[in-house]
Amino acid sequence: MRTLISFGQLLLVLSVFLKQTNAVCELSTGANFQGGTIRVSIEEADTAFGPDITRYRKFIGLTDPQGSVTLTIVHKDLVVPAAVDPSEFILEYLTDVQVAGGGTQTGFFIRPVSPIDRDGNTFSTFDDINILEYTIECKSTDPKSVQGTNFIPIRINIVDINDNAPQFLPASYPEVQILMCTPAGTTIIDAVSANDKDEGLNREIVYGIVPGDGSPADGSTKFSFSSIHVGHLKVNQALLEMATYILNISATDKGTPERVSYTTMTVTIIAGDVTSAGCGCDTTQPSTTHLIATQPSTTQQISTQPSTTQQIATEQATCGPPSNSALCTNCRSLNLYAVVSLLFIFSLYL
Ligand SMILES: [Ca+2]
Ligand SMILES: [Ca+2]
Ligand SMILES: [Ca+2]
Repeated sequence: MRTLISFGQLLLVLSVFLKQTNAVCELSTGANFQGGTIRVSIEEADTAFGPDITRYRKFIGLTDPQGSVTLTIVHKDLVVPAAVDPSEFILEYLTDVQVAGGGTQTGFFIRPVSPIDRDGNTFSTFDDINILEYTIECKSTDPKSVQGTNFIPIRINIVDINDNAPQFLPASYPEVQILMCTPAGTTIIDAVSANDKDEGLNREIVYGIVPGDGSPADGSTKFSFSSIHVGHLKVNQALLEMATYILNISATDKGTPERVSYTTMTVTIIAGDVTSAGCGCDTTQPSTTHLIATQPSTTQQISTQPSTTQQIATEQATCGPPSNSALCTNCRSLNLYAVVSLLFIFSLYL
């Protein structure tokens, strides 16, 4: 009997001890708790939250009973405060709420008060918000708790969404004039450029020329980009007629879904580099320039430098007597003029 009483007293003392040392603010195990740090990912939003709240409200792994603790989110340190003030986040206790990936969870969640724009206002990455680090102060409401207050680091990854389309810089391009006989492969503008405020694939850009309608002004088959990733526009085939072409140029990112922007460019083919007979390319004179910018533009946008020796050699190999071109129409006119002149001179002797 004496032994039973002693054992009962031992259980009582033990239960009181366990109650007093009942741990608070202990994180449950899981992907959102690594290395003593709470890790969550919250999706950015431009101006308004999307309909799926689970993208912004995340379980932080604290399952203390409601009312047993108070949570406060503070700066990780005062030397390098986060780009978003911790007061912009709410810590709340929720019961059986849906979480991302399915299922429900009960415990403490964190969510931003208002949408967070990861991308910033510029194309620079310096104003991007990718990681926010704070400290959660978890305090027991039980005055008998010996644990008191815990400080738990929290790392919030702001997930990029493809909410920006590429932007052409500049938004429009001046008319470009190139000389006839400019050989295929010649770069006529090397600075078609667009930028994107997003991250990763959401900011990678592919350039292209939108297929045209086949009209005389459709230049979509006359020109192409040297690489879809570089804005170097080149002549796609030998151009032997004077004409004006309109190019509809696209810049598409690799996001899902992708976003695309367009700009137009006018390319005019003007006479030049022709023989004195008016037919074919003048391969006896070195080509000086194939590009003439008709509107003010920066030198970075349009190259006006003389063609290289290699380009000239290519031209000589490429150019030949055009068969049905405007040049040959001029050529026939010259021949007709010569015949009429000879007939007139011959008539004077009669
Ligand atoms: Ca930015
Ligand atoms: Ca974005
Ligand atoms: Ca984008």
